[in-house]
Amino acid sequence: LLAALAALLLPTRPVSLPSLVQASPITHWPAFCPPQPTTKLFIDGKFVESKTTEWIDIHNPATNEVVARVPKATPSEMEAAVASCKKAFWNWSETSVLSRQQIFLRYQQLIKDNLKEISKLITFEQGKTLADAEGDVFRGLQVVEHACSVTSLILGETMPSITKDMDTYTYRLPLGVCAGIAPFNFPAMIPLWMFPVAMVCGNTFLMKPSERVPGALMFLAKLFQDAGAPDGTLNIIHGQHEAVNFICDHPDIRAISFVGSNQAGEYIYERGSRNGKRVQANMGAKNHGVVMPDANKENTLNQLVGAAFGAAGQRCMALSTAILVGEAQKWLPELVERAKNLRVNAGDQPGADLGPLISPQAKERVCHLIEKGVKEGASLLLDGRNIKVKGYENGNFVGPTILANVKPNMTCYKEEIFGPVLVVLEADTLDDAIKMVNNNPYGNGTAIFTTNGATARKYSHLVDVGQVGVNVPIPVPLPMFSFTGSRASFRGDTNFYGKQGVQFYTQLKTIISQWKEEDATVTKPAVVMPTMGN
Ligand SMILES: *[C@@H]1O[C@H](CO)[C@@H](O)[C@H](O)[C@H]1NC(C)=O
Ligand SMILES: *[C@@H]1O[C@H](CO)[C@@H](O)[C@H](O)[C@H]1NC(C)=O
Ligand SMILES: *[C@H]1O[C@H](CO)[C@@H](O)[C@H](O)[C@H]1NC(C)=O
Repeated sequence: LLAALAALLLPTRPVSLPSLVQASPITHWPAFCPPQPTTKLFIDGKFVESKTTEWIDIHNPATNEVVARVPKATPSEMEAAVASCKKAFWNWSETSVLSRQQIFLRYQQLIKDNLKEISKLITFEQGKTLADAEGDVFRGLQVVEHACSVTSLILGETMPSITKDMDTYTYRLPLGVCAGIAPFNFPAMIPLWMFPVAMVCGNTFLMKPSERVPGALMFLAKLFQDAGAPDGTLNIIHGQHEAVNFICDHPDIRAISFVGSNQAGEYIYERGSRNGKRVQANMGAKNHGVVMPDANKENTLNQLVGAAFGAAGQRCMALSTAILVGEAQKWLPELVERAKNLRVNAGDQPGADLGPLISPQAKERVCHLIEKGVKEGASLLLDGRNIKVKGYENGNFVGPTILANVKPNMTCYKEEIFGPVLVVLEADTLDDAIKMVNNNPYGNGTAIFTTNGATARKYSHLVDVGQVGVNVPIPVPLPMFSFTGSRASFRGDTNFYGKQGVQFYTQLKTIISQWKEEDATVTKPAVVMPTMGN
């Protein structure tokens, strides 16, 4: 027994971070240009330089300086990554669930120990404030912690004595090689929604991070290796469309998890499903906050402002649309005042409330949607388009912006803006507000602000949206539940993380066995003649 226990405690390697993204501490990173440091591929347990001739620049969104480059992995590199996952699968899936759990227990501690460093890297590449970046890592960490409860999540079912001497039981088994395609807005959280759940169940995993923000995942991969993950169980490739098509088409990949835009999500769902894969795709959103006149005004306005403008609105769960019901419409001037007070700055500057958008193209798109809103008749109560941030004049900054008197047929309402823009609509009654939310195609999240329990109950019951907050602006469930975006915000039928996540990454094997009682080993010589049949 002691030997068995000792075997579970694999030796931990010391944690040393760099070598993965660049060769020196993050704080010195910009000094590296030129020459640009390059992001490695992670194949078969090694951080390797791509042999590609095609590289994509990574910019710091606060300055637009090129800070690193990421390769478009070549077809043979992508093949090598899948082959490595495939080769590692048998041993990994046959490892006892307790050994896998041990690796993830060590992993969650290593993520905690390195949380601040990972966050700095996120701010550097993605632009969000350090506080937001820490939240990004933390919400992912919670999924890793929850993955450690695999021992009860992965249980099958049994039914004894279906008929005489016959029992039925199920095993919940891994699928094989699974893959994840992650977006730019949560460089740590979303990869951590994917590979830990899949891998603790015994799958091996191929990740493709966003080509804009690959650093956090490289860091997380290094820590995972340090936690004892065997070579080949996690592989990482980089790239754009070719890498996505490769994942959708490769016959050895059994399931795909995707988070990102609707256009990409619909495409991946369609192409992956056609190739017989399981696909779960979390996509765009238009999250409505309904403000009732009986709400706690102070809390509600603060929460609205935080949820609309936090992370510069680049959150799938940003509360981008407010519906002010009845008398609550009078709160608009105060809402504008609060939004004005937010400080826009580079994410690593003290006191920054919101940082830059990810790219100049993203900024241009957001500004265009604001302009279109004005043309279509919305009132621009706060305009963040011409903001200047001292010392960061080249950054992709847009300040908090509020468009009021918005009608459901306006473009700024119909499209996901993905920037720090709060779109405000009005409704006379709760029923009108519910109708409006249910008429919108997206079903990611919604919130109601009220002090009346009956109003909250009625709203939660009648609104057709997968995640509802009652006086909670961004209702992202903890990982013992699942992320249950619905309608146009989701494709697939099994959600991310929680019990649903384990179901997504496992398949059932059902065993029906008959062990006849009379065949039980007899312990003394039979003294009667055996009879034939039953
Ligand atoms: C699987 O494990 C066995 C036994 O430890 C080892 O000999 C073999 O090399 C492993 N295979 C792979 C592909 O890692
Ligand atoms: C929205 O609908 C109103 C009323 O039907 C109409 O006057 C307006 O032109 C429409 N706006 C847009 C942008 O379609
Ligand atoms: C809403 O949430 C996801 C995940 O955060 C986000 O990426 C996407 O844009 C939106 N749709 C969802 C959540 O289904």
